[in-house]
Amino acid sequence: MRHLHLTCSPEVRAAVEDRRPVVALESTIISHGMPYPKNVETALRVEKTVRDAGAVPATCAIIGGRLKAGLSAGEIETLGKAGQAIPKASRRDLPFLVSQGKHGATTVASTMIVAHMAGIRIFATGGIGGVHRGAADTMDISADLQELANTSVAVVSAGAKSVLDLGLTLEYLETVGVPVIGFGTDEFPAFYTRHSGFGVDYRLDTPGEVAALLKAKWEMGLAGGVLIANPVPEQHQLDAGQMHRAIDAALADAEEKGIKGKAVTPFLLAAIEQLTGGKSLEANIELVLNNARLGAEVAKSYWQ
Ligand code: PSU
Ligand code: MN
Repeated sequence: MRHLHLTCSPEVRAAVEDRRPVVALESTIISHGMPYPKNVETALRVEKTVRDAGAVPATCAIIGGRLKAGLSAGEIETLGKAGQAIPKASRRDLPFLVSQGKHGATTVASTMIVAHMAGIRIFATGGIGGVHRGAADTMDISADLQELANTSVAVVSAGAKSVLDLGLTLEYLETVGVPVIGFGTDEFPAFYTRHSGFGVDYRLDTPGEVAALLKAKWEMGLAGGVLIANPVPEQHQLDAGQMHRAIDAALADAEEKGIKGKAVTPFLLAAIEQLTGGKSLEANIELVLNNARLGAEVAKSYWQ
């Protein structure tokens, strides 16, 4: 698909035109979600996982003011090495970064936008943003939720971290009409752990059923995304007690330091990693790889 501000890599463009499976991947997780060089190593492993599963990876970002679907290894290295110096780019940031010719690391929301422009239907990531705890006072609600409401791309994630208010996040998604599918589970997963105590709308057990649901939604003209919640593999989940302690300590630290706005999520991720002695990072990497595999399987079924 052609768009004034979009550049697809030749591989991504050819796959989209031939209606072959493509999986979009985000870049905020590279620049803001993990430390260098693990972030670059992981981004390349995620791409390889998608490829090995028989789909084409399309890592998305803004490079020199161009929206990109499909990055070179050099571009991924740039985004990973510069880390927090690359602006975290959600929907509201795109006009500034594009008009100024700057780089940007795309969040779930803006990756959905780029993917949709490029004709990509399936996107795999780690966790989505949501309604933050204390949102009644701070109004901190991720733009990811509004994007899921409006933009027709399916997002595979390991649920959301309990730094968020998972109950309110699910209420919000219900209000805006986003189906929340548990892949092989009746429970909404809490990112580092398989359990949150909250249910999903529907459980589906095969990529084919997920692909059929996506087709049904979009064939009916029901625009907007679908959230596919894929729990972290059992052997890689964190101990629930350790996770809760780390999250509570990270939230208290953020509060004390007065961290606000888009800095909140990256701050919490880094604090949790420190507090768990790197265990959270290992779990994070494994769940992203797991989501990349499922994303590829769903994309293959969708384009069959
Ligand atoms: N949650 C995670 N890891 C992440 C993010 C969220 O577990 O890397 C990133 C994603 O890019 C997501 C963004 O779209 O943070 C949400 O940021 P905010 O809450 O500022 O919208
Ligand atoms: Mn926010």
